[in-house]
Amino acid sequence: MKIVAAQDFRLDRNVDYGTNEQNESVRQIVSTVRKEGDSAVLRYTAEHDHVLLTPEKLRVTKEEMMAAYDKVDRAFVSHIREAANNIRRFHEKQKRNSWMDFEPDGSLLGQIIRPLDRVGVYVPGGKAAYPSSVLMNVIPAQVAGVEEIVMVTPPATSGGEGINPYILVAAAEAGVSEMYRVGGAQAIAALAYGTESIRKVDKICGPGNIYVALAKREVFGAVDIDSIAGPSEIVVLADDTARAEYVAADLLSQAEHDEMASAILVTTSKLLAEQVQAEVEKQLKQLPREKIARASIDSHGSIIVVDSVLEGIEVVNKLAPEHLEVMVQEPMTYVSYIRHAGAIFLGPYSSEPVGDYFAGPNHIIPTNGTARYASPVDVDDFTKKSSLIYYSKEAFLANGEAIIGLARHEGLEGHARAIEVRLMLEKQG
Ligand code: HSO
Ligand code: ZN
Repeated sequence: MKIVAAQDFRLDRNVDYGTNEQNESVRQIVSTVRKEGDSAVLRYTAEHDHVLLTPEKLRVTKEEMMAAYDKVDRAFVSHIREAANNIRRFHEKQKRNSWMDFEPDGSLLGQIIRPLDRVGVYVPGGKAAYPSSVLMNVIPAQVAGVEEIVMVTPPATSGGEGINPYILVAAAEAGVSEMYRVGGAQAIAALAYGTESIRKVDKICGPGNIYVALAKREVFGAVDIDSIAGPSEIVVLADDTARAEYVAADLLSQAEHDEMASAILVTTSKLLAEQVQAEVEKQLKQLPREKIARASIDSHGSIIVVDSVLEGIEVVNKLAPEHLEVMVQEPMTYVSYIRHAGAIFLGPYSSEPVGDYFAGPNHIIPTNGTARYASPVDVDDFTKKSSLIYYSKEAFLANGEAIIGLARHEGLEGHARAIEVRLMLEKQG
C-alpha cells in the first residue's frame, strides 16, 4: 500500500457502463422477453445458466424453501434471525406518517404516504450471493408496508446445484413467499414487463453483475430501480490511538469484496501509516481471498498522511466514501464536521462488518462519491407520496385572481378560464 501526502492523492473513480457487446446483448434480451414472455425467459435460462426449466418449474416452492433449513447450520439460522430483528427495529424508526393541515380559511393540504404495491428483489448467484443483502432489501420494503415482495435468483450457483440454501433460509426468515429461479437480464425484463408466470413489479432492487445492472438501466421508467451499486469502499480515519491490527483488518474486510473495491487509510500518524502498511501485507498473506484483496489494495488502496484530524475530514468529504470508520480519540466530537459519508462507524469496536451484518442500519450505501447527494437504502425507497388538496370556497374566492394572473403569464388561457368561470358563477350566486 503506498503512502502519500494529502496534496498528492488522486482518486480514480470507476463506473462500469459495460462494453458495446454487453449493452447490445442486454437490449436484445430485454426486448425479446418483453415480447415473448416465459418462452424467452426459459430459452435464455437454458443458454446462459445451462438449466432446462418449464414454466411450472420457475416458481420456487414453499417446500423447497423449508427444505433448505436442513442444509444450513442451526447457528446460522439464529444469527440471521437476530440480525433481521436488529435491521427491522432500525428501519421501523424511519417510518413516516401521512399528514394533513387545516388552514384557517377551511382549506386542507396534506401528503399521503403509501407503500409500493409490488417490489422485485434480485439476488445474484455465485460468489456475491449474500444472505445479508436479502435482509437489507426485503426488510425495509416490508417495514414500508409493501404487500408483495418477489425474489428472483439464478437457478444454479456457479459450480453448485440449485439455489444457495443460505439465501433460501434468509429469504424465508425475512418472510419472502414468492420466489422464481431466474437470473440475469432475463430476470430483470420479466420483473419489469411481466410474463405469463411472473407478474410485473413496480420497482426492482438488489445487486447483480454487469448484465443485471445494464438491464436495470434499460427498464428504468417502465419500473423504478434502486441505484446501481459500484464496488465497495472503505475509508478509515485514524490518529495515533488506533491499533494497526484493527485498521489493517478493516481495510482488508472490504478489499476482499472485489478487485475494484477501494480501501483508504487517512491518518495523522506517520508511524501508524507504516505499521498499517506492514500489517496489511502480513494479514493479506493469511486471507483466503488474498488474490481479490491484493488486487484491490494494489490498484485502489492508499494511505494518506495528513496534519490534523480536521484536515483528514476535508479529504474524507472530498472522497464521500460509502463507509467511513473514525478511529481517533473522542470520535464523537468530529461527527458534525463529516458532511459526506454513507455510513459513519465510530470508535475501535465499530468495525465495518458490524454494520454489514448486524447492527441494524442498511448495508446498501451510496458508492462512487454519490454519498454527496444520496443515502443508504431505507423505508422511503419503498414508499411514494400523493399530495392532497382541498380548497374551500373562501380560499378559492380569495386567491382566484392570483391564479388567473399566473396562468395568463404562461399563456395558458384555458387554465385561467377554469378559475374564471367559477369566480363568475360563484359571485352571481
Ligand atoms: N460491505 C458490503 C455489504 C456486505 N458485506 C455484504 C458483507 N456482505 C456493502 O458495501
Ligand atoms: Zn462488506
